[in-house]
Amino acid sequence: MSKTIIVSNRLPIKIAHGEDGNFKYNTSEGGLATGLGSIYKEGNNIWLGWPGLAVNKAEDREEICSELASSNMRPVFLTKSEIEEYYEGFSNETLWPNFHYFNQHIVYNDDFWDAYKRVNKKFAKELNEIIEDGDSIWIHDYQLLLLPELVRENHPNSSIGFFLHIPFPSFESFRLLPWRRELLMGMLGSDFIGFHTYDDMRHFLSSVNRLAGIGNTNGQMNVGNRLVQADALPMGIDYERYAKAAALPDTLDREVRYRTSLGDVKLVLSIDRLDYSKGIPERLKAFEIFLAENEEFIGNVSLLMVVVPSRDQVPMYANLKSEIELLVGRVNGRFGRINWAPIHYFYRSFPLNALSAFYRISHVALVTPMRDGMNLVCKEYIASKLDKKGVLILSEMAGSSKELSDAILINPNDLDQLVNALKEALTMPLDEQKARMEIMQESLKRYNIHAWVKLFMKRLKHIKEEQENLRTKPLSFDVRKQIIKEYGKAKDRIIFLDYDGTLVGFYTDPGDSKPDKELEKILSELTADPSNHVIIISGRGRHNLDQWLSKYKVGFIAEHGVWHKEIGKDWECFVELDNSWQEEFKKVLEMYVDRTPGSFIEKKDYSLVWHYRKVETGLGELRSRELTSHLKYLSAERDIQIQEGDMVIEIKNSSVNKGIAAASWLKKGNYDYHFACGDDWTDEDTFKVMPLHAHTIKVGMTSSAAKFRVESFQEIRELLRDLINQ
Ligand code: GDG
Repeated sequence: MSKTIIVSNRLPIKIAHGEDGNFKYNTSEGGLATGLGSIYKEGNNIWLGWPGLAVNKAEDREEICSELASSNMRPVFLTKSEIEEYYEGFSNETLWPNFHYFNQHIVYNDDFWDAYKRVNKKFAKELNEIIEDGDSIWIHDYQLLLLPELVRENHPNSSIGFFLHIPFPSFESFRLLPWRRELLMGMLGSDFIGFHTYDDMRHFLSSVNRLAGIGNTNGQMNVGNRLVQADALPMGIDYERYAKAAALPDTLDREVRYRTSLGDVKLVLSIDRLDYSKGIPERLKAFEIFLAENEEFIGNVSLLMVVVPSRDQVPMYANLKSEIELLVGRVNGRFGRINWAPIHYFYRSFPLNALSAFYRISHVALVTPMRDGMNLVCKEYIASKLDKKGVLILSEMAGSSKELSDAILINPNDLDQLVNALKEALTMPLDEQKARMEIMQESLKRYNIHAWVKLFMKRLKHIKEEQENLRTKPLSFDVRKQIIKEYGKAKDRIIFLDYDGTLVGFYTDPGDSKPDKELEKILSELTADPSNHVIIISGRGRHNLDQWLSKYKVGFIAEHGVWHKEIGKDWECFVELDNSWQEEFKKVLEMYVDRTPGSFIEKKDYSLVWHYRKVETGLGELRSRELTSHLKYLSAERDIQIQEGDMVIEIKNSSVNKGIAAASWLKKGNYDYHFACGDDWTDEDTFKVMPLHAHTIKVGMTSSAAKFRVESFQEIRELLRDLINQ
């Protein structure tokens, strides 16, 4: 039976050396572990990851393996130097700062990169031992960006999902990394790639476009022959768990104890891992200004600050810790009184019930990261507020701000705004607090961690099904025979033929692809049969098609459907289109022509095309990516479509395409034989409107809505010859 394998850097367990000499196993209760519990604990499913400590002795490794196997886990053992270079080094000192826009902190170190590749390969090797046909693999986070591609190499048909828990930076940040392309290609080994927010997904797609030259439609990309989907799927929390913890007797006991010790002050809560992305010093500075500017709160409000130790072996983190402690000392020294401390600071972690009591007791939660993929603390605070009293101040830079618009949203760099938010929160009327809290609670209840896990698996399954539907089979001998046989019997045939790449090959100069002798013979014989209605359906301009092909008895659809011409009649404009955009877009194209020797602009009646087939290899691809994103920006919210074709970028009105044009042509007759062939993705629209029994053939190896595929235009010519001669 097929299984699901979860892979993450860390296993959801903490292993430590016990005092009795044996290993101690503590299952982790983090949100992800609970959410994925519904998957990895079932049947023969498994979670693969590093167990959290370096284990050198073979017998210790064996013991850990068998202990973990009983709870569906499998360890990947890492050496001390791998942990230093792959985890602390490349993951936390290179990727983490880059993905959080702290580029001044990036460490560029080739040894770290080598270790990162090595460890990703180690994970792939471990996976190889357990993957079987039909398995689904769900890989997590930035430590394993190369893994999807490595798994794909050995298991081309497996279902691979990937979720990034931290932000994906804009291209301008990501491009700084010397290893950016390898990292992206690694991720693109997946079938489904999830991000917390739409912005992360948008940034990823833009980097894929600029660095790998792969465009997308609604987040779907064609990677080689495989359809890959990217999407935003904000992660939720285990709502019930936090709501229940807030009602436990132990939590209530703690609340009473804390409240008695603190006296009658309002509490502002701050909880984070030690990290520069969390904006802890800025928060302290804002609190200091708040007290200085609002003396009436002195003695009445305290900040409860929990900083959970994290990565403090890394010098950057050790410095941050010192900075925080200096600031806490400064504020407490400046404002403190014998019977009141402005800040209660803890550098340690607490058990869940203590955390839950903190959430309950606090009037305000101050969650102000400079950048955060999602941020779960703010969601947990909301779930713990059983009486709905309390206010959340949340940074716009946290992924969660996209969902929690009833929080007071602030820019963490704007200290004045933060100070005002604190005042607003501490004086907010109860009715308003409750109203805001209720809306946020309802949404978090619904989109909880279980819904997130289910949705991810559903989306992964869905894209595999779509890939399957698009898998175009090679045109077999038997099918070919059938197509020819049906042709022989039919009385009224409609035949749609794309031109470039389908009837002729590609030339450096598009003006060189006029029909050769062989094609001329095929076209004249095919059109000599009165039962045949042959339509040339092309992106080319109408004058060009007229010039080369009007001597045959063919109909035309030109400029991707803008112009129609029935056999023996005049050209007709299929739809009245607005053309006023051309001037503005032409200026942009001209700028790119100036900077890209060999490229040129083709102007058609209703579209503009930028050709780069003649441009030096590499430069053309580079410029085309820049141009595409420039054009997409210009065309936003306009009825204009940017299409990337074979060494061309075409700008056209989106209200017309080959499919719409072909569908209208199909209505003109009562045909008993339908045939369509084409090579690029503009032909996909044609394939999609053909009746079920039609013979649709794609030239090329990428996935397609056509039923069958052939490798080259010569094979199409051969087939047409066989049809004529049957
Ligand atoms: C990464 C992304 C994204 C904190 N103190 C204690 C404690 N915690 C728990 C909280 C919360 C978790 O740690 C922190 O999660 P965050 O989401 O806030 O932040 P990261 O660790 O940076 O997580 C982040 C997340 O991945 C998920 O995708 O949201 O953006 O950076 O659950 O409750 N737990 C206990 N004691 C503590 O003292 N028991």
